[in-house]
Amino acid sequence: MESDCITLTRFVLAEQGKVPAATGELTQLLNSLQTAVKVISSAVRKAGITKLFGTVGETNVQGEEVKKLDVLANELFINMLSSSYTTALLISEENKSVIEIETEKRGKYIVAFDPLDGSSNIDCLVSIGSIFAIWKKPENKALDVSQALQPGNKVVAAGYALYGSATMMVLSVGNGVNGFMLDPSIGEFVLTDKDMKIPKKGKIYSINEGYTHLWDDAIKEYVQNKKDPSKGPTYNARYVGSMVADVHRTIKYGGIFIYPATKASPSGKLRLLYECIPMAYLLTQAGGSASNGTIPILDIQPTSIHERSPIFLGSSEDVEEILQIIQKHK
Ligand code: P6P
Repeated sequence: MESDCITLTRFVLAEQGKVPAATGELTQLLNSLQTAVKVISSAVRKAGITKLFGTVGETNVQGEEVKKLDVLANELFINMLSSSYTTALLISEENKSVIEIETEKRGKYIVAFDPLDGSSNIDCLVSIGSIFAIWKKPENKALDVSQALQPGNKVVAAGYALYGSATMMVLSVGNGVNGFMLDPSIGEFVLTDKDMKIPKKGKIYSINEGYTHLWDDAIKEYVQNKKDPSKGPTYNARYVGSMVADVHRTIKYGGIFIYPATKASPSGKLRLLYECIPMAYLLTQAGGSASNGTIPILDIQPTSIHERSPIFLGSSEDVEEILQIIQKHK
């Protein structure tokens, strides 16, 4: 057993130790968030077996009510974050309205999260994930739900958990991106991917080509170019349909992930606050970029908590290439 492993807890303590003004509240928040992820990881891995003993809404052999995984994940995020005494507002993909933390438990952070993204993939055992972004609430101002609508360039930390062949947390607190693998034998996330950087250019494009007939001409031209050897090196197509899995592969191998506006979804499908902004923050911290096709995702001023945005995310040269084609078609 390694006697000096860098756990996520130890890493965040060390990072926060470098910040003179740090009070330890962000460390406490991330510890509570880690606990939610560990329980979700355990539930996701047991889901198939649990399902054998009862479907949603019934009780299983242990007499426990079988909850839909995304309901369980949402309750875990809410319970662990609200009891950490570090949050003031929570925005969840599963909740219509902003959750205001009761006064006596209130802290200075605002957290937007998708507790279990891609959960439609669970029955076929495709990787799914949790995504989160963290802001500070404005100081010396009465709490107001409008404070949940902050742009990505004000994010203080963001990350995701990937429930794949292993469970991994990828996190940035503003000094680059680091990946931590869950070691089930000790129940700790251990640093395995230090200072993750995305290649400047990749050879993979990731988009749901089932919507080709709904794309605008710029998207069609870009994707066609990636398959046409006369236009340069052709790319591989990879699309899991689970954002965390597609984004994690993009950071590791390079390339581009695209969820564009379509005739069916004029603002795209992915949600700005708890899907696009956290992933854009991580890619930017990893040396990549993320745009809505016009401006960087991190510069968008949100106007409602569940608004959607088109997203072009990945290696900076690949993102730049499609932005130039979009510009040409304007
Ligand atoms: P489509 C999963 O349902 C999700 O929210 C993201 O995880 C994923 O990137 C996207 O939707 C897939 O959408 O339309 O290609 O099925």
